[in-house]
Amino acid sequence: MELSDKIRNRSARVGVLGLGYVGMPLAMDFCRKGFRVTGFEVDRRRLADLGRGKSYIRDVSSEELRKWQSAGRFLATGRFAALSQQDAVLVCVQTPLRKTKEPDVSNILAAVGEVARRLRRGQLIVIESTTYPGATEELLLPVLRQAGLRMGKDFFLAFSPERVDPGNPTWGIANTPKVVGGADPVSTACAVELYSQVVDRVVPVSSTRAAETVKLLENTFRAVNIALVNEMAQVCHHMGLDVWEIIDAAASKPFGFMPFYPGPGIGGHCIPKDPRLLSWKLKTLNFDPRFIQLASTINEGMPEYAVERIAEALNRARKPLRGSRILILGAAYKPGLEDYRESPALDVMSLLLRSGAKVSYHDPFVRSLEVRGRRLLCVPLTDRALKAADCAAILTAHPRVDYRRVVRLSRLVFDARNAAKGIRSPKVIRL
Ligand code: SAJ
Repeated sequence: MELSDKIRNRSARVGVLGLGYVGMPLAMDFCRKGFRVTGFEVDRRRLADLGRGKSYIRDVSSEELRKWQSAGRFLATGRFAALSQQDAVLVCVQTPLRKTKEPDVSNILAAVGEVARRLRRGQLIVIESTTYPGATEELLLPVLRQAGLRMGKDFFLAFSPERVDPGNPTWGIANTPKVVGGADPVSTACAVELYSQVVDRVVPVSSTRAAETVKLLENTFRAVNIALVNEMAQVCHHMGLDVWEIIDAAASKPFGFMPFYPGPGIGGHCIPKDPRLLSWKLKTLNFDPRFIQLASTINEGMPEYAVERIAEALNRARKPLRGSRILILGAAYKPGLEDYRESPALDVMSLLLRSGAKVSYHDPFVRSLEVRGRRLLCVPLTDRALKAADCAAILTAHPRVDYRRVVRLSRLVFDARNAAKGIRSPKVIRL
């Protein structure tokens, strides 16, 4: 039976390679639509959890996981042999940056290498992992061709950027339009057919490079706009203006403006990384991506700027940074999440420690973290902790924190996220 027939009658076997915050929700969506899904995962702890029917992904309930496992519709494995049984394989592995800000393609090369070793006629391979423009056809297609099969005839290849926003109560995989670009028209058609079974709207584009670039534009758009307001925060401070007032008033414009907000930097695994993927590729093409790089530089400079502002505020209270007790409020990279990977709060804490400050933190979502080789435990937000600090620095404005109480009990508050909005006090210094 043809692949498209199997997809349409949902007898197609779907393999998801990489069961993280992208792969797991995707696997569950295909299960919901009647497909039999095999998840491939190398992390032993994740496999152990899945073996116990326990979900480690906040947007996937253990109940639903167990439901599809019991129904024989979802199976997780650490072995790649079953890849040859899949009609479609969706690659959802991490694509981090190296310390040199260059793409680290080791994970995705390893993953596609496993697929190539088991590639067979009739398979559709879709790359969902964010990567630089051209990676699918320049880097990954040659690996797949080592199986001796012809792309577009024996197997099909596409790129479809993941648009998963962890914890987003409104937008999930099914209702977020899915961009799809094939390495040839037949591959595009196959991938459109597949995703049309699980996503309300599929957006086909002309190539894998187009699809790769769509994703990078989406997130570079965010990064450059965040950089703009980060620079505006510095400009407003320089001019004695309140950047938060300026942005809120600009946001009253019902057209032609979209508010972004400054902060102590940007975190997460998308926004800091994606512009760097684009810049890196452009430089290999002898194109100088000045604007994109400047945005990254501004964003990456915000932790240092935040520390300068904290030092300035302490200085006014005749306290040197060295020896001052700084209580950091909010370590996660954005509100409401426990994820503190790449969080700017880590950079701020590292810089403060390097300056000799005594740093502690409170984050209701992050029990402990490591900074400059030290393990810090979350301190309870007690009256004593607030009163003892020379400065409380709000770096992530988590919900359900009583910022009025924070201001009342603190000697000095540096508010990098306008969390204390509307609380008028000479103790509050805002970014
Ligand atoms: N940030 C600011 N100011 C802003 C917005 C964000 O400083 O105005 C900071 C955040 O604090 C965070 C970082 O930027 O540290 C990234 O924030 P984000 O809201 O972009 O959240 P992410 O990293 O979870 O981005 C993801 C992206 N999703 C995908 O790549 C699939 C992004 O495209 C989404 O738009 C974003 O979620 C979202 O809207 O939540």
